[in-house]
Amino acid sequence: MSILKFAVAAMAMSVSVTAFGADTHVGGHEHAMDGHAHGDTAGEPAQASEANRTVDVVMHDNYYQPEAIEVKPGEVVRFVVENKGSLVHEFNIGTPAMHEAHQEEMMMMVEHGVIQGGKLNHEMMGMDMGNGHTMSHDDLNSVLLEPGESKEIVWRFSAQGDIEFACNVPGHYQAGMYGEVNFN
Ligand SMILES: [Cu+2]
Repeated sequence: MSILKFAVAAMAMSVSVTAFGADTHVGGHEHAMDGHAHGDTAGEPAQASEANRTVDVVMHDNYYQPEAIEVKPGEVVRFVVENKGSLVHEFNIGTPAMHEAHQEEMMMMVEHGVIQGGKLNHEMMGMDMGNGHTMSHDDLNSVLLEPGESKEIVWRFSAQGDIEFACNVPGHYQAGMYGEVNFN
């Protein structure tokens, strides 16, 4: 392990210990194009068998039903997400900083023709970008769906904080396609 990697690991550990510290933006500015964990405070993926309940989420052009979600701290929720719009949409659980960073990645996906209005170019998504990364969009906190598609995310809301579910397809967040995760 290099000195730098050790320092980063040590920092990550101290951050998780002080999970409610001031900096909730750790990891939010990574630019990995594939599914690396971001060391964030939005929670973590879980197994369907751990879920306390299922929440159905319907995606339209450009809003969600429901518009907000209530969770208990530590609760595991199974989301069944369906795209009933005519455009590609995302359901992504993250902090505002994570969404902001992911919007840059998705802008690249549009620029490279991976997202084309109502279609995803799956062949392009699997291509190596020349740096060992792909635009496969396989982050565990997110699903990216074509019209008519449906997928699941099981998520543990382990850390209270400023968490939103959002669509980071360029322009959609700005059009209001996001909702609050409220802890109660
Ligand atoms: Cu969208």
